[in-house]
Amino acid sequence: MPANLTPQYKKAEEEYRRAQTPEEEVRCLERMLQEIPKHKGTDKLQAELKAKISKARHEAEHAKKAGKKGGVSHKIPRQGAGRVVIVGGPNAGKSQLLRSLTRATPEVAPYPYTTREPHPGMMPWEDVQVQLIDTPPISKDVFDPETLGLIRGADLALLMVDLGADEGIDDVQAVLARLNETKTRLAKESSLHEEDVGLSFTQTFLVLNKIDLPDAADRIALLKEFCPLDFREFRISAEHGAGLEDLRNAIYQALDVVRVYTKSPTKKEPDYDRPYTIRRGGTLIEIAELVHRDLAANFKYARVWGQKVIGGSQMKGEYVVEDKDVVEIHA
Ligand SMILES: Nc1nc2c(ncn2[C@@H]2O[C@H](COP(=O)(O)OP(=O)(O)OP(=O)(O)O)[C@@H](O)[C@H]2O)c(=O)[nH]1
Ligand SMILES: [Mg+2]
Repeated sequence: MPANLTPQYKKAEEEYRRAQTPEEEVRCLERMLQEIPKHKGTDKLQAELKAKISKARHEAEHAKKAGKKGGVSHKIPRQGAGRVVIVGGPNAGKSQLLRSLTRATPEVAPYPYTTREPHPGMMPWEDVQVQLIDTPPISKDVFDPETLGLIRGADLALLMVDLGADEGIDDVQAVLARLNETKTRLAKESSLHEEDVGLSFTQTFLVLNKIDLPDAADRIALLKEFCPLDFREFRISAEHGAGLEDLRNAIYQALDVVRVYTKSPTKKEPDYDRPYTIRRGGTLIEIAELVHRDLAANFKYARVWGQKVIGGSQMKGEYVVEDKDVVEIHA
């Protein structure tokens, strides 16, 4: 990949990874082609993009003819610093985890297939919030297409394993098998497949739940032997709290965002109540866009107070913001 791709291009690419329908894929790919710097160094990439666009158009046509709707989920709006979706087999403790990490109150019950619909909640981390979404179980027999869309659009997936039942291992294998039939997969890192158009991987943590139960250790050993997975692993008790603080911190870190506080030029103090969050590597212009589109369009400079700049320095739009920077945008 050429190193000189712009943040706008990378943003379009990230949206492409999350695209939920072939039409959306076409739109995102077209935007990537628009944004790509046009010079010799990107010739190959431009050609590849064009080939992907034509392939995606073809698939979109095909899907339209087949009357396929796909797993589109627009019901739950994105909120907070990032979106994390909790998935797994029945009875793994997904709803209990949402209850324990947020103030949401999804139904938790000792029998499988309790959850029928996705359920969001906000998980606090220091002064920011992360959106967690509990989902219906995935199994050999059931797989709600909406869950697929949620996984695809998430910044992180938590794949939960039930250590409280012998079926726990089979259940997690069933989840992976179901996903293998689709173009949405779980992986150690989020990425897009280089050639296979639309094949998208979502960064995943393996969350082994119910470690408070006596047979949990034996079941972990069996899992390692029969279903080794290379995801980052957490061992928790969603109900009793063990391991939850580590998981909470790791979730936030995995989003790879920084916080920025804004200050109005007419006020003395920054607004410390509501930080903006942005992907690490994001710039002042992107912060301006989050505050108001006009502010980005008319951006002149910003004064920045932070770890890496002398307090109140005037910085240009390309300045890469750091965690806890205070910015005062002038337009
Ligand atoms: N011992 C123990 N039990 C737990 C733990 N977490 C959840 N449970 C129990 O496991 C059962 C299932 O929990 P849920 O949170 O409803 O599981 P789920 O994955 O949402 O289940 P579905 O919605 O049916 O897919 C309930 O009886 C919970 O009380 C835990 O950490 N330890
Ligand atoms: Mg549930």
